[in-house]
Amino acid sequence: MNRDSLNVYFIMGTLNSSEPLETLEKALKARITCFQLREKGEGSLTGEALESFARACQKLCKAYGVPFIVNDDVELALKLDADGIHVGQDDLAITEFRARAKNKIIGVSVHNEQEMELAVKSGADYVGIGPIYATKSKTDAQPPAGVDFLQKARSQYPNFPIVGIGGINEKNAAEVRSSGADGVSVISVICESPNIEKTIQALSGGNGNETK
Ligand code: 3NM
Repeated sequence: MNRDSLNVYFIMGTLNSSEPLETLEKALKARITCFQLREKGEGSLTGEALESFARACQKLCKAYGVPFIVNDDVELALKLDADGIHVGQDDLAITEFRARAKNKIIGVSVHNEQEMELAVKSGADYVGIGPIYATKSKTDAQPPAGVDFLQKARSQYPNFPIVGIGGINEKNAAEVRSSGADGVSVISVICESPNIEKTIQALSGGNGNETK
């Protein structure tokens, strides 16, 4: 995959924002480079309501030429012909998705060297490394790991697409990039931002004109 697509990677579900489609459109206008629909938690959408929300997100992403990735749900990703899927440590999902959908993006969350090696071997297109800092957006997140493993992963895989995740904000994004990440993946800093355009400019590491 194009590593530039990981530059500012926005993740959201309906529980992360009171006006999710508005938030997504603002983020797209401010030039996020990838979007992941992650519909998780108590009271999250399911069935037809989820599908209809997902289609609305996908339509917006298409209009702005930004990849639309579905978290975890292989069936939904296939039904929508999404650009890709993001999974946890789930080899089966990778194999199944790869077998049923060609030329799609597969992202995998990894937390240590073994998981990273497995993801690369299984044919992941990119990995998400986290949580780098403390996060309130994932209830079952592991303890914050800092940038050590990210640095190690980059030195072991100099050209593999890597995005950092977990507690990333305008201030610490630069550290994540300088530690080897191609980009930053965020939920709350965009969903809770009073000025999404400014936030995304800061996350992208400069004046918003950079593609990295
Ligand atoms: N995955 P925020 S941390 C979805 O460590 C997710 O794998 C993580 O949200 C991991 O930007 C995380 O609000 C939540 O901290 C990221």
